[in-house]
Amino acid sequence: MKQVALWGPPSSGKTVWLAQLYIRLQRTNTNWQVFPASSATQAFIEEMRNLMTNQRRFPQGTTLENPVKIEYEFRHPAFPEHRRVFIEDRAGAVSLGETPDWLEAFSKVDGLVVLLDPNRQEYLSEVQTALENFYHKAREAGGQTDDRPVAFCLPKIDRLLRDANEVEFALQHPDAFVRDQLPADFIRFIEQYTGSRHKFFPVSAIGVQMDFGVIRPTVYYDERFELRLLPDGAPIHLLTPFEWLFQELG
Ligand SMILES: Nc1nc2c(ncn2[C@@H]2O[C@H](COP(=O)(O)OP(=O)(O)OP(=O)(O)O)[C@@H](O)[C@H]2O)c(=O)[nH]1
Ligand SMILES: [Mg+2]
Repeated sequence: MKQVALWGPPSSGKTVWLAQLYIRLQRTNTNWQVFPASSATQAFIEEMRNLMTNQRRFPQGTTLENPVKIEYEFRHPAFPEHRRVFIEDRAGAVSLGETPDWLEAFSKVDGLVVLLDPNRQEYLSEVQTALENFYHKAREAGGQTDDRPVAFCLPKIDRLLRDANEVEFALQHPDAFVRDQLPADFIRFIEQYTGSRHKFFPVSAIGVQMDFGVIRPTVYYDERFELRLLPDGAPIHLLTPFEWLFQELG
């Protein structure tokens, strides 16, 4: 049983991604299947399906008191055993604060997904601080260097993509696409901290709509200035970072 943790500051898109991972994977042409593995996960899915698919609204920020432990079981015919992933969907504030229990939890997982949200002014230094704390804690516990795989993800990439060529590049060359967006010294820092076991992915949980090569947004503001979802966006790298982690974890 493998355990993967998801790190991301407030509003970086963790809850939406985890919801879409189940809701949209059902409708995607992939050999991976995902199953809710706990009643809390089932309840989370029902709530998100009602909110996002029926009402076309986004969830509220996850509260500090109310983390949801998402337990998905991933199955694939080529893997003899099912991959089970426990992801605790915590409020982003926990990711930034260095609470001892979160650091402790991180030191026990097998792999990590880190969201790099460029909408936050200090996002690169926030990520650096978090990684330094994680690795310090992990070394304290294990006494060795840390070679766990990390998938670094650039969320909400739909906002950045301008045409069909960019979508294609993001889909075909995820690592190169994100490297182009990040400063060289940040990439050097990542390489120093995570060795060779890291990969970058552009992610859009809600995706884009393509109309004869033209990109249409999948969100709009309604008459109350509330951000709403349009149906039928094609998500970008919804599952790929997890697939890559499963492969790395063997
Ligand atoms: N354009 C776009 N916006 C997104 C996407 N995912 C999330 N958002 C927006 O980002 C907001 C925050 O997303 P959440 O998934 O709630 O973020 P979170 O990381 O769970 O936030 P906390 O629970 O506060 O830590 C949503 O209300 C949407 O407005 C996406 O794929 N594309
Ligand atoms: Mg959340």
